[in-house]
Amino acid sequence: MARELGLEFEHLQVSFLDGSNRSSDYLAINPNGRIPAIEDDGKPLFESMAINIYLARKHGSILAPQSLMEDALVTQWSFWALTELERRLMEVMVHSTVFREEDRDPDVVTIELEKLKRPLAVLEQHLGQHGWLVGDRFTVADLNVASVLVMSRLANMDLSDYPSLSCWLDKCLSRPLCEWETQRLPSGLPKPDDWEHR
Ligand SMILES: N[C@@H](CCC(=O)N[C@@H](CS)C(=O)NCC(=O)O)C(=O)O
Repeated sequence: MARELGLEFEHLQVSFLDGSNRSSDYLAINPNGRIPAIEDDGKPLFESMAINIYLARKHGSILAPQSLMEDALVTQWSFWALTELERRLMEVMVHSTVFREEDRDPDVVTIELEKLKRPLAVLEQHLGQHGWLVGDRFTVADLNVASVLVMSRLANMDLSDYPSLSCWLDKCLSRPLCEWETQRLPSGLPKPDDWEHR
């Protein structure tokens, strides 16, 4: 979002791979120790989707909702992605491509893929009728939902049953300032002890 808005920002590398997300400096910004978080005008803010909505609104971008109804729909799709997709896609991704082979549980992948069918069908239906999630332009709703669905790519998930969704995801990920490939997690990571708390 910062790139989409043309903002000047400093990106500090914080990672759970080296434990820097548990440093006292980072916990002061996000007490959950999760990534990402921002500090803006000296004020900390966590939860990526809240950050994206805040930045788009603050900078008067066309990516921000332009009416009360658009605002409601951006909230709807963002909450939906967090509740219906995020945790399930994360489980599929880590047990497909991120964890070391011996730590992967194929049953988790099968179960979560089954549970993902319903929300993915909802998205497919919407995108079969509309080019974008809200209004007829790329908005923070697309950015938020695509930032979760990118995990399907990292998990090498087969999305051929969802052609409109796949086409829309391509459009989002091929925006000039989007560098999702560089965010790829290394594979072969050991299963973290506290995975169930993530
Ligand atoms: N809903 C949160 C998810 C944040 C999240 O789970 N981040 C992961 C990395 S993608 C993380 O920080 N994991 C490290 C940990 O939980 O210790 C958001 O969108 O900001």
